[in-house]
Amino acid sequence: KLEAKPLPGYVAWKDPNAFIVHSNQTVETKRGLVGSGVVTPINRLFIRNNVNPPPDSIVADRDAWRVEIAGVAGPRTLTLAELKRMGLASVATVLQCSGNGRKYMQDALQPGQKISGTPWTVGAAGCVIWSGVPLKAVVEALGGPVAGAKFVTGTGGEELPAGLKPKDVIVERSVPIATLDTVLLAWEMNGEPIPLAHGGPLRMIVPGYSGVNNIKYVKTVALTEAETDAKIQAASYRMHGVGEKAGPAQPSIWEQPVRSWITAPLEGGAAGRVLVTGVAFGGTNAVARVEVSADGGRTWTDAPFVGPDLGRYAWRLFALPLDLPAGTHVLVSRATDAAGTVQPEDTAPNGGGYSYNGWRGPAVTLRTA
Ligand code: MSS
Repeated sequence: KLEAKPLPGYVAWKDPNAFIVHSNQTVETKRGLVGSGVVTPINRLFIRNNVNPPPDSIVADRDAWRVEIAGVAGPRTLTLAELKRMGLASVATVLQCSGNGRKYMQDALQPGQKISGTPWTVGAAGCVIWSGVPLKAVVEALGGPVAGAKFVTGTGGEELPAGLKPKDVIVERSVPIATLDTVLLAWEMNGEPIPLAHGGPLRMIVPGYSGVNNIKYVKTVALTEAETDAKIQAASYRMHGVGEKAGPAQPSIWEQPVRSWITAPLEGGAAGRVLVTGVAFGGTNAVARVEVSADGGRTWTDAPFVGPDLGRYAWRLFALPLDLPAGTHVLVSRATDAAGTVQPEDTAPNGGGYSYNGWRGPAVTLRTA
């Protein structure tokens, strides 16, 4: 059992009862506490930092935040105040750590195998409405991309720890330039200025892409010919075998796969009627369908979606009433995205413990009497 650690100081404003604190930099939302209103309340949203966040002072005067835009015909440094006059859009996305569900992979390893990293179950994820300026509008205002640009590369604004090679610690990620159609430079989340802990004053949002690609306190956005050689891009967040070294030839952790899990009930009780609820999403595709099973995946029933459809990158909540006779029940859910991809029963382990999307891992086993 995990010791109940208190929330780290920089997120002390969050709901203290909503989290499992793995470490100062990894804070998981308790299963079932993402709320019933599609959008995850900010005070219950998970936290993941690869390096210490910058000081609070960077959100003292948000509009003065500066971001360098490079790899365009007319490169420039823009303030947030200037960005706010260049365009406005909103997008709801699932913000999910690449390692969400890693625990299920770790639990399935053979003797001698090891996957290091935070043992997240399902709580390194939430659904957030971001508002900001489309990167495309900014790029067009600055004369368009330079010839040969193939990636959008964003750099985090942390002060890097002394004594380490900058490339080893800098949070800098490249995503394919096709995302230029959807990337947002966001200053609000769920209608509020983005708190420092979630990347304020300005965050690069790549809809449908895994958490790590959504650069907090973004200070540079560059259209580049090559992927950054920062370690976080070149030698981590790659699909590689367990025990193998990660390298730039392996697929990068970019688009999120289709996934769902149950948020209630999580505990047994009296036999009879229960309401099975959960979340389902398709990554870069809309989620089209979700099914629920109370017998560990032998038989399935379609579960209706509830609440507003906030678009293809958001998750949808589902709710299915079920009658559970006295006994042991294994509740699971299985989503299908708009392209017809069905959530698999399991995800083969990979060296970083990334992109788990099996329906078996987050099964809820409960007893009714
Ligand atoms: N950004 C920056 N700048 N830094 C850091 O560290 N991290 C990542 C993203 N971004 C970072 C960034 C990760 S890794 C994640 S998940 C995310 O973020 C989280 O978010 P939040 O807001 O929740 O904390 Mo994994 O894939």
